[in-house]
Amino acid sequence: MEVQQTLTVCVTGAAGQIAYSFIPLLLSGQVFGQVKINLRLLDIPKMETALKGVVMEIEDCAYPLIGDIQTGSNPKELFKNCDLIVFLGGFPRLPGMERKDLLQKNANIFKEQGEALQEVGKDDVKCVVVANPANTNCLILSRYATKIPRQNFTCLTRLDQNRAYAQVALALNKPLNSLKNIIIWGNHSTTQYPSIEHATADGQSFVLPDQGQFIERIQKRGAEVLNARGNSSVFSAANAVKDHIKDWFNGREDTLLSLGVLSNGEYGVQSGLCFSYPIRCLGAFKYEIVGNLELSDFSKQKLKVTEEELIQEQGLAESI
Ligand code: NAX
Repeated sequence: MEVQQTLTVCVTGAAGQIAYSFIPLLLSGQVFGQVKINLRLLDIPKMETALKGVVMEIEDCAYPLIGDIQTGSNPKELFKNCDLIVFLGGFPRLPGMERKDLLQKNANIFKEQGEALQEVGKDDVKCVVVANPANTNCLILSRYATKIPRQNFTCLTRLDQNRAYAQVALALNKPLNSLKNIIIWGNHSTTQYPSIEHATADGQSFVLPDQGQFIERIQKRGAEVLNARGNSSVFSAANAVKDHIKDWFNGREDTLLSLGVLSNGEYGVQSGLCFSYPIRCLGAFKYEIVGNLELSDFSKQKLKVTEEELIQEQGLAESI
């Protein structure tokens, strides 16, 4: 997509928590800079009044960058003419709910939204799936919106990557900007593999005092925040959505990024899975998967574990 003066952006789950932190970042220019934003806010019908409240607050911010705003619960109305859709809306895991049921409930939502995209979406719309299970929701969405190039479907693993950078900086007592190429591989779940194998600090490779502890900490960071706060990660998630879109849009030369994208079989991963890889963002929403890194046996085994989980999730989602 060419850099435009105006972008039309839809946020699903727009009455939810992450949307509430993300929308101000979007409308204050922290994602796209000085670009006017036409905003589409989608949520389920029972959130209609809450959405009205969100719109009132947007108005009360008097953002110079805001264009027109539409709200509603029908993706076929709101996805029209969108350049970018941020999928935050999903079915939450309720107490006692089986993982299989969660996957299938969300697969149904993403099937319906994929069909809507196929019917009314722009051919070059870009998609960022955040709602969990993010990788598999993204895969389902892409399956039902076949007219849209597969590179346009991404899911968020940038929060995991940001968490990994922060923990390495603390462990090495180094500034964040001295670090490069920490990679999140695989699923946004507890099987993800946060890797320092290709990372550098001040241009030098490094080891951590306890790599096992680091990996487990990143894998379980969401639960750690949940336990401490009594609520899930919200502004750190919104901040990561901002980073994901901003770097995908503008490009980033200095470091490898992590985004979940549809695999073409790189590193032996089953083709078609939505897998978080080392990614080079090239600008104008273009990217390439960096497919030629040497992996240790330890890393290969970690990739297998997270791939297996994604294959299982795909099977469960397909059984709807
Ligand atoms: P909230 O429960 O606050 O908001 C979700 C919103 O989605 C609600 O307003 C709900 O009504 C709406 N919704 C439900 N079904 C919908 C549908 N069919 N169409 C449109 N909207 C629908 O959750 P929030 O804390 O904002 O988190 C949003 C999603 O992000 C969750 O699925 C969460 O698990 C996921 N996360 C993903 C992360 C990632 O790194 N990939 C990290 C943060 C977060 O946990």
